[in-house]
Amino acid sequence: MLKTRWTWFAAAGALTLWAALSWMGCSGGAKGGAGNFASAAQKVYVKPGEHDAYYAFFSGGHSGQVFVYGMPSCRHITTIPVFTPEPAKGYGVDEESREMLKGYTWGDAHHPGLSETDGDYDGRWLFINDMPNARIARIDLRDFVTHEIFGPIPNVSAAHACPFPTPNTEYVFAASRFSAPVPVGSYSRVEDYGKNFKGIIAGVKVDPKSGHMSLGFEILMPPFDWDLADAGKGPSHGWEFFTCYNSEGAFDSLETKASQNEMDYVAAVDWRAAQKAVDEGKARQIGGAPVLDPATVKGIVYLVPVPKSPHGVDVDPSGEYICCAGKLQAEVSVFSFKKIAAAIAAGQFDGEKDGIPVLKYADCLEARVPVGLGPLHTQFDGKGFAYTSLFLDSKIAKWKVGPPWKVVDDIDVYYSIGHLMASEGDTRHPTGEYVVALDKLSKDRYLQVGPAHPEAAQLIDLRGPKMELLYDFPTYLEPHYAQMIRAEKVKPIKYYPMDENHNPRAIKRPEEARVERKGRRVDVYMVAVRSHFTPDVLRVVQGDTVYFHVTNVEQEEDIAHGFGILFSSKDMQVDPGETKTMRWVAGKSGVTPFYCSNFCSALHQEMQGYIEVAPPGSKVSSLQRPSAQRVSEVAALMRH
Ligand SMILES: [Cu+2]
Repeated sequence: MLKTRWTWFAAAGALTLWAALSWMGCSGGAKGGAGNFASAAQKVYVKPGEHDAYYAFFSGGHSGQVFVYGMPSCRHITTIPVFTPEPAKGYGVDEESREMLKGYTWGDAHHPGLSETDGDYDGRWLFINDMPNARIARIDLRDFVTHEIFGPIPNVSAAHACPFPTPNTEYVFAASRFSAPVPVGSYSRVEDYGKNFKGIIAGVKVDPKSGHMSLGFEILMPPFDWDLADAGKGPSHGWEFFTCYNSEGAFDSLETKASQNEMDYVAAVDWRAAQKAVDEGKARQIGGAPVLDPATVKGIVYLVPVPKSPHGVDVDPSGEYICCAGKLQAEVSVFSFKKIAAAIAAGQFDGEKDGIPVLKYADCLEARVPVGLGPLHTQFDGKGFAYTSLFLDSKIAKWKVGPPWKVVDDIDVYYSIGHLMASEGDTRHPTGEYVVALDKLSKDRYLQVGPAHPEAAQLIDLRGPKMELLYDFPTYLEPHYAQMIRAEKVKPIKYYPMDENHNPRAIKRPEEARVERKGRRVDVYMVAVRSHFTPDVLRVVQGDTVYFHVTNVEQEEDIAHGFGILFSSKDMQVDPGETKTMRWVAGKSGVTPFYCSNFCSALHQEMQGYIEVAPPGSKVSSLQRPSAQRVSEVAALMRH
């Protein structure tokens, strides 16, 4: 049961306590862990050659990437480059991904959001936000590659409440963590915060076939700090819920000034009504976006009061309950969607904030569940229970969704848990098998590696009557949130079929391999196949800009080739059936070797070539082709 019986604590004392406990990191029970080691070990053991039951996608925080783990083994399987260049794969090095990154070399990825159909993960795409640059990336789970980065989304200063897809992936969202003058780039003194600063909620449409993102609408919001979101489902389908803190509107010393009010808010956005208002021409263009002002466009957004700086807002699998916990309050407020809808229909409002009707807390409330200190985020098991992370207590509390609305179990975590993630936990049908604690501090849990420690995650079994800690595993910087999907829902390809390669720079027949010159631009159309590049001797002139278009013509899984150039920062990986382009400037005359940087075959070491860089003014042929013998060798390899 709970260590504490706190329900409320005074605002003044709360901060001191928060600070004190944060500092201590709740160091009690330092070496705590699994009770029955043999049974716990068996539950995470995946036999060599067998696969995990789940894929888990962890946001990479300020590393800008996504980490893929297998569950329950907790094995790190791969890292997907998303917002940050990754030279081993050539991400941000090849021209295609360079263009997608638009010059950014950093992102802060917080919340992975798997695409959904009918409120369940469908295994098609993974969306993830870059908070500071207000971008959303789409990873295709067919190849685990980032295919689109949408944004920076106009007017949004830091997309934290993002992307949190709707039940049919109709929309992903972005809400500004920092209110700021709108559009982004407008000047104002910060002292004019109340007058000139605004929050924004953006609805980003997702094309149901291609996954392509486009801006649907934006809503002008009060200058609060918009924090997290969740999509309504079932009866609440059509709504998206957003928490905020700093309803005080502080612009400095937030750690004290933004913790004064008894109530902050959950914003309930009727996204269908918002889209309809835009389609009816009720938006005005600000910063290139269609922006709705709730002061003049009614019926698109409402505010529900919620105590004391909430973090998570989490809709239960039925879609009826919206669970929300103030960080500085020791309980979860459970709102009923039915009651919210009834209060809206009856027009029972308690005034307005910047033109947005404010509902009454008591009118919307179903229950208050005392869970413990520092509640942040809630997940569900699909069996009628909810799990709330308690940052200050370093615990997870399990409580009954429904009368008597009480905690029935809790478990220590190590240490200072932020989010938690249940298996298929954000869907209409969570599987109820596992929850992962995403701990903010790892402290003594792993071999020490200097003053900065890895992040800590812990796998907890939900299948028994009591939660059971199964395994600790470190993660690289810095997962904020994760999602877990049953492995059989994800259907990755083994290679890119050559007949689906529509890249205009692809080479499908070896006789197309060539070096072409137009002025100072040189295009190299190159084939990579075990174990050679064709052509492998190129002649260029100092100062030429060379575009290498490399097609890996292999049609076999796991046979990727690398293409790395000596004395440069240029390297990329080309997967079987894929074509990628890399730009390189021949800066100095001489001879520059290149090689396959990704081990591919017994003769991988032989897979290399030379670029002759002739001195300025030299004459070289404007069309170079490989020998007929080489072409026929490659043709023979391609037939196999
Ligand atoms: Cu190779």
